[in-house]
Amino acid sequence: MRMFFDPRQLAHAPSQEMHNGAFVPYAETPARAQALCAGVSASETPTDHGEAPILKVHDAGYIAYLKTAHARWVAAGRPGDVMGYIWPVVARRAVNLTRIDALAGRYSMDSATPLTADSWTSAYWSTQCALSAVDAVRAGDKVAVGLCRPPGHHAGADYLGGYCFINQAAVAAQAARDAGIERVAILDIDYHHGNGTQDIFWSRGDVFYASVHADPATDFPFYWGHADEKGEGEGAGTTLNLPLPHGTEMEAFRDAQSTALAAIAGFKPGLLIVSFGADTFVDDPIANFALQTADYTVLASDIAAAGYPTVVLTEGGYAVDQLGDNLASFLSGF
Ligand code: Q9C
Ligand code: ZN
Repeated sequence: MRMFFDPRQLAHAPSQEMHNGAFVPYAETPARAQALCAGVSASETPTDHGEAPILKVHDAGYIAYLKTAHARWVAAGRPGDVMGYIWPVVARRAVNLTRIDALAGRYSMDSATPLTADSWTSAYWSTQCALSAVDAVRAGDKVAVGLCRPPGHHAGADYLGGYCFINQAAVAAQAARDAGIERVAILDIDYHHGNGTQDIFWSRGDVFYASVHADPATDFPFYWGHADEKGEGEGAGTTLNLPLPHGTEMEAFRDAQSTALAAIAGFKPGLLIVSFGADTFVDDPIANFALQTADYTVLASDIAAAGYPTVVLTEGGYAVDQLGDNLASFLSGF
């Protein structure tokens, strides 16, 4: 099984995030990437596909922001990492935005995703891992893995958030479409709903998005992921949301994943992309499900049994000491 990772993914290292009204150490650490690598026997450096596949999904102004925001922040005399404090929610005239604070609000969905001088570089290489995994599967491998960090599923076409900058699953799905695969399905089993992925494909009938996640009534990202969100226009019926309550254990999670896989089977995809988050683990410090390490093997076996060419991309998972074992357990199911 080919796996992709680039050491430049380690550079992004925000010092702190806003959490429940106070600054706390940032949860999405470089140590997570080291744990992912420790969980697999070997990885390869990805091929550089350039920016073009990223720009097929993301807004050009947004990408320019990711590349320049930290320099603007420094030029404004600010310390630390870029953090927005005002959002165009009430006053929506987002015109003539030059000040870093205005841009940060326009291109962010939350205040918990600081942007550093290295964020673009790390997110760029995280995305190249996803694209290289697509290449491997297109070349005939049954399954390939992008060890993606920073993660991606909260990032929309023109916004960052939830520790995510570039949506690797979306860029991979679009690359597969552009390579001639007619229908692509994304199965998102991170603890959190993948609002960015849902938004990007909301009105499209060629990419199916199915997510099993914590109920947005209790969990981030709050404004997406309810069961009645099903897509719109050409995309009506190609979004499936399966929210679950705090405390969810393997049996209920597996049932929900089976429901998602059944819906995906009806869509007849030529490629499956799995957004795999290990933050469903019982001891995850920022989440509230109760999966055990051995459960991930069973979940992956169910996915493998569906028989699609499959690209696995890592998303969240913050119990760093068990992250490698949880990933290894999942991959062993293939
Ligand atoms: N500090 C992923 O698992 N939580 N992202 C913010 C306020 C954000 C998780 C709570 C959780 C994002 C990829
Ligand atoms: Zn998550």
